Amino acid sequence: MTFPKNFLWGGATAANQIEGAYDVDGKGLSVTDITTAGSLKAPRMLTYKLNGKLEKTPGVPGAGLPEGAVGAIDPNEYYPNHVAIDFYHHYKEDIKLFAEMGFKTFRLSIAWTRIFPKGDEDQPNQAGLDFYRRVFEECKKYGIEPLVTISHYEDPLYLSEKYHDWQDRKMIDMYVKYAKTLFEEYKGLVKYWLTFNEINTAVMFLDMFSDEQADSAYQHAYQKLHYQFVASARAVKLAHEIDPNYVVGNMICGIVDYPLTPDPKDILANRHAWEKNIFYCGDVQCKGKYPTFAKRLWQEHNVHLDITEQDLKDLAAGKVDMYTFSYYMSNVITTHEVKEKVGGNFAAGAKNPYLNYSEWGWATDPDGLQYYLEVMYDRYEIPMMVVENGLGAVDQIAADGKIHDDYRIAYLKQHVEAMQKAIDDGVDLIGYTTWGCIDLVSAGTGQMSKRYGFIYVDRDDDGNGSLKRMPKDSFYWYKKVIASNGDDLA
Ligand code: BGP
Repeated sequence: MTFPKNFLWGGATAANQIEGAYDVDGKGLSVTDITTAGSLKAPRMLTYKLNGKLEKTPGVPGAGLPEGAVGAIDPNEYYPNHVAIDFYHHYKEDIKLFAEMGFKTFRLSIAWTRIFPKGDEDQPNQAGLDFYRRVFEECKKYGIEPLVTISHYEDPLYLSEKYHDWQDRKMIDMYVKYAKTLFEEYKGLVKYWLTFNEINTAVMFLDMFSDEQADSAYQHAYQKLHYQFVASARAVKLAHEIDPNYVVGNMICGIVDYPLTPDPKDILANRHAWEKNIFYCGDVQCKGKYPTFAKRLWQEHNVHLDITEQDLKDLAAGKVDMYTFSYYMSNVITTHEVKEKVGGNFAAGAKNPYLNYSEWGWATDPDGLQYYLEVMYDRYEIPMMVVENGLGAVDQIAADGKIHDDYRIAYLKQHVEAMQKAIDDGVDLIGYTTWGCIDLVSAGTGQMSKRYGFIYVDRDDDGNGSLKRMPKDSFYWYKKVIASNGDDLA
Protein backbone atom coordinates (compact mmCIF):
# COMPACT_ATOMS: atom_id res chain seq x y z
CA MET A 1 0.00 0.00 0.00
CA THR A 2 1.29 3.44 -0.90
CA PHE A 3 -0.33 5.50 1.82
CA PRO A 4 1.16 4.97 5.29
CA LYS A 5 -0.92 3.01 7.79
CA ASN A 6 -2.02 5.92 9.95
CA PHE A 7 -2.49 8.39 7.13
CA LEU A 8 -4.71 11.26 8.23
CA TRP A 9 -7.54 11.45 5.69
CA GLY A 10 -10.02 14.23 6.30
CA GLY A 11 -11.39 17.60 5.36
CA ALA A 12 -10.70 21.25 6.13
CA THR A 13 -12.67 24.38 7.04
CA ALA A 14 -12.18 27.77 8.67
CA ALA A 15 -14.26 29.26 11.49
CA ASN A 16 -15.41 32.39 9.68
CA GLN A 17 -16.43 30.41 6.60
CA ILE A 18 -18.65 27.90 8.42
CA GLU A 19 -19.64 28.93 11.93
CA GLY A 20 -21.94 31.92 11.52
CA ALA A 21 -23.22 33.04 14.96
CA TYR A 22 -20.91 36.00 14.49
CA ASP A 23 -22.17 37.93 17.49
CA VAL A 24 -23.35 35.31 19.97
CA ASP A 25 -21.99 34.10 23.32
CA GLY A 26 -19.68 37.06 23.72
CA LYS A 27 -17.90 36.85 20.36
CA GLY A 28 -16.25 40.08 19.21
CA LEU A 29 -16.08 41.33 15.63
CA SER A 30 -13.34 40.06 13.38
CA VAL A 31 -12.19 41.57 10.10
CA THR A 32 -14.26 39.01 8.18
CA ASP A 33 -17.41 40.19 9.96
CA ILE A 34 -17.20 43.53 8.13
CA THR A 35 -16.49 41.86 4.77
CA THR A 36 -19.39 41.86 2.29
CA ALA A 37 -20.20 39.29 -0.36
CA GLY A 38 -18.57 39.62 -3.77
CA SER A 39 -18.63 37.61 -6.97
CA LEU A 40 -16.26 36.44 -9.67
CA LYS A 41 -16.27 39.95 -11.12
CA ALA A 42 -16.91 42.19 -8.12
CA PRO A 43 -14.50 42.14 -5.16
CA ARG A 44 -15.61 41.67 -1.56
CA MET A 45 -15.65 44.99 0.30
CA LEU A 46 -14.65 46.00 3.80
CA THR A 47 -17.19 48.35 5.35
CA TYR A 48 -16.12 51.02 7.82
CA LYS A 49 -16.84 54.45 9.20
CA LEU A 50 -14.54 57.34 8.46
CA ASN A 51 -15.41 60.75 9.90
CA GLY A 52 -18.82 59.35 10.82
CA LYS A 53 -19.64 58.27 7.25
CA LEU A 54 -20.18 54.65 6.11
CA GLU A 55 -17.75 53.75 3.36
CA LYS A 56 -16.34 50.62 1.73
CA THR A 57 -13.11 49.57 0.12
CA PRO A 58 -12.11 46.41 -1.75
CA GLY A 59 -10.76 43.91 0.75
CA VAL A 60 -8.83 40.69 0.53
CA PRO A 61 -8.38 38.16 3.31
CA GLY A 62 -5.73 39.40 5.70
CA ALA A 63 -5.73 43.01 4.48
CA GLY A 64 -6.37 45.93 6.80
CA LEU A 65 -8.50 49.07 6.80
CA PRO A 66 -7.53 52.54 5.58
CA GLU A 67 -5.82 54.89 8.03
CA GLY A 68 -8.23 56.28 10.65
CA ALA A 69 -11.12 54.00 9.65
CA VAL A 70 -13.25 52.11 12.16
CA GLY A 71 -14.81 48.88 10.89
CA ALA A 72 -18.60 48.97 10.87
CA ILE A 73 -21.53 46.88 9.76
CA ASP A 74 -23.72 48.56 7.15
CA PRO A 75 -27.36 47.45 7.53
CA ASN A 76 -27.81 47.76 3.75
CA GLU A 77 -25.07 45.26 2.92
CA TYR A 78 -25.06 41.45 2.95
CA TYR A 79 -22.34 39.74 4.99
CA PRO A 80 -22.24 36.02 4.11
CA ASN A 81 -20.03 35.05 7.06
CA HIS A 82 -22.56 36.26 9.66
CA VAL A 83 -24.59 33.08 9.22
CA ALA A 84 -22.32 31.09 6.89
CA ILE A 85 -23.57 27.48 7.16
CA ASP A 86 -24.33 27.89 10.87
CA PHE A 87 -21.86 25.20 11.93
CA TYR A 88 -22.12 26.79 15.38
CA HIS A 89 -25.52 25.16 15.78
CA HIS A 90 -25.06 22.21 13.39
CA TYR A 91 -21.64 20.92 14.47
CA LYS A 92 -22.96 17.62 15.85
CA GLU A 93 -24.77 16.77 12.63
CA ASP A 94 -21.78 17.81 10.52
CA ILE A 95 -19.18 15.88 12.50
CA LYS A 96 -21.44 12.83 12.36
CA LEU A 97 -21.40 13.07 8.56
CA PHE A 98 -17.60 13.44 8.57
CA ALA A 99 -17.42 10.33 10.73
CA GLU A 100 -19.66 8.49 8.29
CA MET A 101 -17.11 9.23 5.56
CA GLY A 102 -14.46 7.77 7.86
CA PHE A 103 -12.52 10.99 8.56
CA LYS A 104 -9.39 10.45 10.64
CA THR A 105 -8.90 14.18 11.04
CA PHE A 106 -10.93 17.36 10.74
CA ARG A 107 -9.18 20.66 10.12
CA LEU A 108 -10.97 23.63 11.61
CA SER A 109 -9.89 27.00 12.91
CA ILE A 110 -10.67 28.84 16.10
CA ALA A 111 -12.20 32.28 15.86
CA TRP A 112 -9.78 34.43 17.90
CA THR A 113 -12.70 36.74 18.75
CA ARG A 114 -14.65 33.94 20.48
CA ILE A 115 -11.72 33.51 22.86
CA PHE A 116 -10.59 37.15 23.16
CA PRO A 117 -13.42 39.30 21.74
CA LYS A 118 -11.29 42.42 21.26
CA GLY A 119 -7.96 40.67 21.51
CA ASP A 120 -6.38 42.60 24.37
CA GLU A 121 -8.41 41.24 27.31
CA ASP A 122 -6.57 39.60 30.21
CA GLN A 123 -9.10 36.80 30.62
CA PRO A 124 -10.56 34.62 27.86
CA ASN A 125 -14.28 34.36 27.14
CA GLN A 126 -15.44 31.13 28.79
CA ALA A 127 -18.36 30.59 26.39
CA GLY A 128 -15.93 30.62 23.46
CA LEU A 129 -13.60 28.12 25.11
CA ASP A 130 -16.58 25.88 25.92
CA PHE A 131 -17.82 25.86 22.34
CA TYR A 132 -14.57 24.49 20.92
CA ARG A 133 -14.28 22.00 23.78
CA ARG A 134 -17.68 20.62 22.77
CA VAL A 135 -16.60 20.48 19.12
CA PHE A 136 -13.34 18.66 19.93
CA GLU A 137 -15.13 16.23 22.23
CA GLU A 138 -17.61 15.49 19.47
CA CYS A 139 -14.70 14.74 17.11
CA LYS A 140 -13.05 12.48 19.67
CA LYS A 141 -16.29 10.55 20.09
CA TYR A 142 -15.75 9.27 16.52
CA GLY A 143 -11.98 8.94 16.76
CA ILE A 144 -11.45 12.06 14.64
CA GLU A 145 -8.26 13.97 15.43
CA PRO A 146 -8.79 17.75 15.31
CA LEU A 147 -6.23 19.72 13.29
CA VAL A 148 -6.53 23.27 14.52
CA THR A 149 -5.54 26.48 12.74
CA ILE A 150 -4.96 29.17 15.34
CA SER A 151 -5.40 32.08 12.94
CA HIS A 152 -7.25 31.70 9.64
CA TYR A 153 -7.86 35.10 8.04
CA GLU A 154 -9.78 36.59 10.94
CA ASP A 155 -7.85 38.88 13.21
CA PRO A 156 -9.92 40.65 15.84
CA LEU A 157 -11.14 43.87 14.25
CA TYR A 158 -10.18 45.89 17.32
CA LEU A 159 -6.54 44.73 17.17
CA SER A 160 -6.37 45.14 13.42
CA GLU A 161 -7.40 48.77 13.73
CA LYS A 162 -5.31 49.55 16.77
CA TYR A 163 -2.14 47.96 15.42
CA HIS A 164 -2.76 48.65 11.72
CA ASP A 165 -2.85 45.07 10.53
CA TRP A 166 0.25 43.77 12.34
CA GLN A 167 2.33 46.96 12.04
CA ASP A 168 3.10 46.91 15.78
CA ARG A 169 5.12 44.31 17.63
CA LYS A 170 2.52 44.33 20.39
CA MET A 171 0.55 42.00 18.10
CA ILE A 172 3.10 39.30 18.90
CA ASP A 173 2.16 39.33 22.58
CA MET A 174 -1.55 39.35 21.78
CA TYR A 175 -1.18 36.33 19.54
CA VAL A 176 1.08 34.43 21.94
CA LYS A 177 -1.35 35.00 24.82
CA TYR A 178 -4.17 33.66 22.65
CA ALA A 179 -2.15 30.63 21.48
CA LYS A 180 -1.01 29.85 25.05
CA THR A 181 -4.61 29.90 26.23
CA LEU A 182 -5.52 27.33 23.57
CA PHE A 183 -2.51 25.09 24.24
CA GLU A 184 -3.33 24.97 27.97
CA GLU A 185 -7.08 24.65 27.55
CA TYR A 186 -7.13 21.83 24.98
CA LYS A 187 -4.20 19.76 26.24
CA GLY A 188 -5.14 16.12 25.73
CA LEU A 189 -7.94 16.97 23.27
CA VAL A 190 -5.94 18.38 20.37
CA LYS A 191 -2.58 17.20 19.04
CA TYR A 192 -2.07 19.04 15.71
CA TRP A 193 -1.85 22.83 15.44
CA LEU A 194 -1.15 25.27 12.60
CA THR A 195 -0.01 28.77 13.53
CA PHE A 196 -1.15 30.99 10.60
CA ASN A 197 -3.17 30.06 7.55
CA GLU A 198 -1.42 30.77 4.25
CA ILE A 199 1.03 33.14 5.93
CA ASN A 200 2.81 33.85 2.62
CA THR A 201 -0.23 35.49 1.01
CA ALA A 202 0.85 38.75 2.69
CA VAL A 203 3.54 39.13 0.02
CA MET A 204 2.05 36.92 -2.64
CA PHE A 205 -1.13 38.92 -3.06
CA LEU A 206 0.73 42.14 -3.82
CA ASP A 207 1.46 40.98 -7.37
CA MET A 208 -2.11 39.94 -7.97
CA PHE A 209 -3.50 43.44 -8.02
CA SER A 210 -0.86 45.28 -9.93
CA ASP A 211 2.61 44.71 -11.34
CA GLU A 212 3.86 47.81 -9.66
CA GLN A 213 2.96 48.22 -6.04
CA ALA A 214 4.36 51.09 -4.01
CA ASP A 215 7.36 50.24 -1.85
CA SER A 216 5.24 51.06 1.19
CA ALA A 217 3.01 48.05 0.41
CA TYR A 218 6.07 45.78 0.54
CA GLN A 219 7.30 47.46 3.72
CA HIS A 220 3.90 46.73 5.28
CA ALA A 221 3.79 43.12 4.08
CA TYR A 222 7.34 42.18 5.11
CA GLN A 223 7.00 43.84 8.52
CA LYS A 224 3.70 42.08 9.14
CA LEU A 225 5.33 38.79 8.17
CA HIS A 226 8.27 39.36 10.48
CA TYR A 227 6.00 39.91 13.48
CA GLN A 228 3.95 36.86 12.48
CA PHE A 229 7.10 34.74 12.14
CA VAL A 230 8.16 35.70 15.66
CA ALA A 231 4.64 35.11 16.99
CA SER A 232 4.54 31.72 15.28
CA ALA A 233 8.01 30.72 16.57
CA ARG A 234 7.21 31.73 20.13
CA ALA A 235 3.95 29.79 19.93
CA VAL A 236 5.75 26.67 18.67
CA LYS A 237 8.21 26.83 21.58
CA LEU A 238 5.42 27.33 24.09
CA ALA A 239 3.38 24.48 22.63
CA HIS A 240 6.27 22.08 23.11
CA GLU A 241 6.77 23.26 26.69
CA ILE A 242 3.09 22.84 27.50
CA ASP A 243 2.78 19.43 25.86
CA PRO A 244 5.72 17.63 24.24
CA ASN A 245 3.20 15.63 22.19
CA TYR A 246 1.96 18.70 20.35
CA VAL A 247 2.80 18.75 16.66
CA VAL A 248 2.84 22.28 15.24
CA GLY A 249 2.97 23.15 11.58
CA ASN A 250 3.24 26.20 9.41
CA MET A 251 0.74 26.67 6.58
CA ILE A 252 1.71 27.99 3.17
CA CYS A 253 -0.41 28.88 0.15
CA GLY A 254 1.30 26.43 -2.19
CA ILE A 255 1.23 27.68 -5.73
CA VAL A 256 3.60 26.11 -8.24
CA ASP A 257 5.17 28.60 -10.65
CA TYR A 258 6.47 27.50 -14.05
CA PRO A 259 8.54 29.56 -16.50
CA LEU A 260 6.63 30.26 -19.75
CA THR A 261 9.68 29.99 -22.02
CA PRO A 262 13.26 28.62 -21.87
CA ASP A 263 14.53 32.20 -22.00
CA PRO A 264 17.04 32.31 -19.11
CA LYS A 265 15.38 35.54 -18.01
CA ASP A 266 12.12 33.64 -17.54
CA ILE A 267 13.92 30.84 -15.67
CA LEU A 268 15.47 33.35 -13.30
CA ALA A 269 12.22 35.29 -12.86
CA ASN A 270 10.51 32.02 -12.03
CA ARG A 271 13.18 31.12 -9.48
CA HIS A 272 12.76 34.52 -7.87
CA ALA A 273 8.97 34.11 -7.76
CA TRP A 274 9.45 30.86 -5.83
CA GLU A 275 11.83 32.60 -3.45
CA LYS A 276 9.50 35.49 -2.72
CA ASN A 277 6.19 33.66 -2.70
CA ILE A 278 7.03 30.24 -1.32
CA PHE A 279 10.56 29.76 0.10
CA TYR A 280 10.79 33.02 2.05
CA CYS A 281 8.16 32.03 4.62
CA GLY A 282 8.88 28.30 4.55
CA ASP A 283 12.59 28.87 5.21
CA VAL A 284 12.03 31.12 8.21
CA GLN A 285 9.47 28.77 9.74
CA CYS A 286 11.25 25.48 8.98
CA LYS A 287 14.92 26.50 9.18
CA GLY A 288 14.50 29.12 11.91
CA LYS A 289 16.34 31.86 10.04
CA TYR A 290 15.98 34.18 7.07
CA PRO A 291 17.28 32.85 3.75
CA THR A 292 20.21 34.60 2.04
CA PHE A 293 17.96 36.02 -0.72
CA ALA A 294 15.86 37.90 1.87
CA LYS A 295 18.24 40.87 1.72
CA ARG A 296 17.75 41.18 -2.03
CA LEU A 297 13.96 41.01 -1.68
CA TRP A 298 14.01 43.79 0.92
CA GLN A 299 16.43 45.94 -1.09
CA GLU A 300 14.30 45.67 -4.24
CA HIS A 301 11.59 47.64 -2.47
CA ASN A 302 13.61 49.69 -0.05
CA VAL A 303 12.24 47.73 2.91
CA HIS A 304 13.69 48.31 6.39
CA LEU A 305 12.49 45.99 9.08
CA ASP A 306 12.24 46.16 12.82
CA ILE A 307 14.11 42.94 13.73
CA THR A 308 15.77 42.52 17.13
CA GLU A 309 18.48 40.11 18.28
CA GLN A 310 15.89 38.44 20.50
CA ASP A 311 13.59 37.97 17.47
CA LEU A 312 16.34 36.06 15.68
CA LYS A 313 16.83 33.83 18.74
CA ASP A 314 13.08 33.23 18.90
CA LEU A 315 12.95 32.25 15.24
CA ALA A 316 15.79 29.75 15.75
CA ALA A 317 14.06 28.25 18.79
CA GLY A 318 10.62 27.92 17.20
CA LYS A 319 11.01 25.80 14.09
CA VAL A 320 7.83 24.01 13.07
CA ASP A 321 7.46 20.22 13.31
CA MET A 322 5.71 19.79 9.99
CA TYR A 323 5.23 21.63 6.72
CA THR A 324 1.62 22.02 5.66
CA PHE A 325 0.17 23.81 2.65
CA SER A 326 -2.85 24.40 0.48
CA TYR A 327 -2.70 23.34 -3.13
CA TYR A 328 -5.22 24.21 -5.81
CA MET A 329 -3.41 25.33 -8.92
CA SER A 330 -0.21 26.35 -10.71
CA ASN A 331 0.77 29.62 -12.31
CA VAL A 332 3.03 30.71 -15.18
CA ILE A 333 5.77 33.34 -14.92
CA THR A 334 7.30 35.28 -17.79
CA THR A 335 9.26 38.44 -18.52
CA HIS A 336 7.65 38.58 -21.97
CA GLU A 337 4.44 40.32 -23.01
CA VAL A 338 1.47 37.93 -22.95
CA LYS A 339 -1.90 38.32 -24.64
CA GLU A 340 -3.98 36.63 -22.01
CA LYS A 341 -3.44 36.88 -18.27
CA VAL A 342 -5.16 34.56 -15.80
CA GLY A 343 -5.43 34.80 -12.08
CA GLY A 344 -6.83 33.18 -8.99
CA ASN A 345 -5.92 32.33 -5.43
CA PHE A 346 -3.40 35.18 -4.91
CA ALA A 347 -1.48 34.53 -8.12
CA ALA A 348 -1.61 35.94 -11.60
CA GLY A 349 0.34 35.08 -14.71
CA ALA A 350 0.29 33.76 -18.26
CA LYS A 351 -2.16 31.10 -19.39
CA ASN A 352 -0.84 27.53 -19.48
CA PRO A 353 -1.90 25.91 -22.77
CA TYR A 354 -1.50 22.42 -21.30
CA LEU A 355 -4.01 22.87 -18.49
CA ASN A 356 -7.75 23.22 -18.01
CA TYR A 357 -9.16 26.07 -15.96
CA SER A 358 -12.10 26.01 -13.54
CA GLU A 359 -15.09 28.34 -13.81
CA TRP A 360 -13.18 30.66 -11.46
CA GLY A 361 -10.03 30.58 -13.61
CA TRP A 362 -7.96 28.25 -11.41
CA ALA A 363 -5.71 25.83 -13.35
CA THR A 364 -6.20 22.15 -12.57
CA ASP A 365 -2.72 20.69 -12.28
CA PRO A 366 -2.20 17.49 -10.27
CA ASP A 367 1.39 17.13 -11.53
CA GLY A 368 2.06 20.45 -9.84
CA LEU A 369 1.08 18.89 -6.52
CA GLN A 370 3.59 16.07 -6.99
CA TYR A 371 6.23 18.63 -8.01
CA TYR A 372 5.53 20.82 -4.98
CA LEU A 373 5.68 17.89 -2.54
CA GLU A 374 8.97 16.67 -3.97
CA VAL A 375 10.62 20.11 -3.97
CA MET A 376 9.52 20.95 -0.43
CA TYR A 377 10.36 17.62 1.14
CA ASP A 378 13.78 17.77 -0.42
CA ARG A 379 14.25 21.27 1.03
CA TYR A 380 13.03 20.73 4.61
CA GLU A 381 12.91 16.97 5.24
CA ILE A 382 10.11 17.20 7.80
CA PRO A 383 6.68 15.52 7.67
CA MET A 384 4.26 17.18 5.27
CA MET A 385 0.50 17.51 5.07
CA VAL A 386 -1.73 18.77 2.27
CA VAL A 387 -4.27 20.68 4.34
CA GLU A 388 -6.33 22.17 1.50
CA ASN A 389 -7.09 20.92 -1.99
CA GLY A 390 -10.26 20.83 -4.00
CA LEU A 391 -12.38 22.12 -6.84
CA GLY A 392 -14.68 25.08 -6.42
CA ALA A 393 -17.62 24.46 -8.78
CA VAL A 394 -21.32 25.16 -9.20
CA ASP A 395 -23.40 22.09 -8.26
CA GLN A 396 -26.82 21.36 -9.74
CA ILE A 397 -29.44 19.24 -8.07
CA ALA A 398 -30.40 16.62 -10.68
CA ALA A 399 -33.90 15.32 -11.47
CA ASP A 400 -33.39 12.48 -9.00
CA GLY A 401 -32.79 15.04 -6.24
CA LYS A 402 -29.09 14.20 -5.98
CA ILE A 403 -25.81 15.93 -6.84
CA HIS A 404 -23.69 14.00 -9.30
CA ASP A 405 -20.38 15.82 -8.90
CA ASP A 406 -18.21 13.58 -11.07
CA TYR A 407 -16.06 16.66 -11.97
CA ARG A 408 -15.10 16.98 -8.29
CA ILE A 409 -14.36 13.27 -8.00
CA ALA A 410 -12.17 13.48 -11.13
CA TYR A 411 -10.23 16.45 -9.70
CA LEU A 412 -9.66 14.83 -6.31
CA LYS A 413 -8.78 11.44 -7.79
CA GLN A 414 -5.98 12.98 -9.86
CA HIS A 415 -4.60 14.77 -6.82
CA VAL A 416 -4.68 11.63 -4.67
CA GLU A 417 -2.74 9.87 -7.44
CA ALA A 418 -0.22 12.72 -7.45
CA MET A 419 0.27 12.27 -3.69
CA GLN A 420 0.79 8.54 -4.23
CA LYS A 421 3.59 9.28 -6.69
CA ALA A 422 5.24 11.74 -4.30
CA ILE A 423 5.10 9.19 -1.49
CA ASP A 424 6.68 6.61 -3.81
CA ASP A 425 9.39 9.19 -4.38
CA GLY A 426 10.11 9.21 -0.65
CA VAL A 427 8.07 12.17 0.59
CA ASP A 428 6.96 11.76 4.21
CA LEU A 429 3.34 12.76 3.67
CA ILE A 430 1.21 12.21 6.77
CA GLY A 431 -2.19 13.62 5.87
CA TYR A 432 -4.63 15.09 3.38
CA THR A 433 -7.56 17.32 4.24
CA THR A 434 -9.63 18.42 1.25
CA TRP A 435 -10.84 22.01 1.35
CA GLY A 436 -14.43 22.76 2.24
CA CYS A 437 -15.40 19.16 3.00
CA ILE A 438 -18.81 20.66 3.61
CA ASP A 439 -19.98 23.57 1.40
CA LEU A 440 -18.97 26.89 2.90
CA VAL A 441 -18.58 30.59 2.15
CA SER A 442 -15.78 31.24 -0.35
CA ALA A 443 -12.96 33.30 1.15
CA GLY A 444 -12.11 34.95 -2.14
CA THR A 445 -15.55 35.86 -3.44
CA GLY A 446 -17.91 35.40 -0.48
CA GLN A 447 -20.09 33.18 -2.64
CA MET A 448 -21.88 30.02 -1.55
CA SER A 449 -22.24 28.93 -5.17
CA LYS A 450 -18.49 28.22 -5.35
CA ARG A 451 -18.83 24.84 -3.71
CA TYR A 452 -16.09 22.45 -2.63
CA GLY A 453 -17.98 20.05 -0.39
CA PHE A 454 -18.76 16.36 -0.19
CA ILE A 455 -21.82 17.62 1.64
CA TYR A 456 -24.21 20.06 0.00
CA VAL A 457 -25.65 22.86 2.12
CA ASP A 458 -28.89 24.47 0.99
CA ARG A 459 -27.94 28.14 1.01
CA ASP A 460 -27.44 30.58 -1.85
CA ASP A 461 -25.36 33.69 -2.54
CA ASP A 462 -28.01 35.99 -1.09
CA GLY A 463 -28.54 34.11 2.14
CA ASN A 464 -31.69 32.12 1.15
CA GLY A 465 -32.05 28.41 1.88
CA SER A 466 -32.93 25.93 4.60
CA LEU A 467 -29.29 25.12 5.55
CA LYS A 468 -30.23 21.46 5.12
CA ARG A 469 -27.27 19.13 4.55
CA MET A 470 -27.14 16.46 1.79
CA PRO A 471 -24.31 14.09 0.77
CA LYS A 472 -23.17 14.41 -2.86
CA ASP A 473 -21.82 11.53 -4.98
CA SER A 474 -18.30 12.56 -3.93
CA PHE A 475 -19.27 11.79 -0.32
CA TYR A 476 -19.59 8.09 -1.11
CA TRP A 477 -16.48 8.15 -3.30
CA TYR A 478 -14.33 9.68 -0.53
CA LYS A 479 -15.73 7.19 1.97
CA LYS A 480 -14.40 4.37 -0.26
CA VAL A 481 -11.04 6.10 -0.68
CA ILE A 482 -10.59 6.38 3.07
CA ALA A 483 -11.82 2.85 3.78
CA SER A 484 -9.27 1.46 1.28
CA ASN A 485 -6.53 3.84 2.49
CA GLY A 486 -6.25 5.35 -0.96
CA ASP A 487 -6.27 2.08 -2.90
CA ASP A 488 -9.75 2.26 -4.37
CA LEU A 489 -10.05 5.48 -6.37
CA ALA A 490 -12.61 4.21 -8.90
C1 BGP B 1 -7.45 29.40 0.60
C2 BGP B 1 -7.97 29.70 1.97
C3 BGP B 1 -9.30 29.14 2.31
C4 BGP B 1 -10.21 28.85 1.15
C5 BGP B 1 -9.53 28.44 -0.12
C6 BGP B 1 -10.39 28.48 -1.35
O1 BGP B 1 -6.76 30.50 0.10
O2 BGP B 1 -7.09 29.26 2.98
O3 BGP B 1 -9.83 29.88 3.35
O4 BGP B 1 -11.29 29.63 1.07
O5 BGP B 1 -8.37 29.17 -0.40
O6 BGP B 1 -10.50 29.78 -1.81
P1 BGP B 1 -11.88 30.41 -2.22
O7 BGP B 1 -12.72 30.34 -1.02
O8 BGP B 1 -11.58 31.80 -2.63
O9 BGP B 1 -12.39 29.57 -3.34
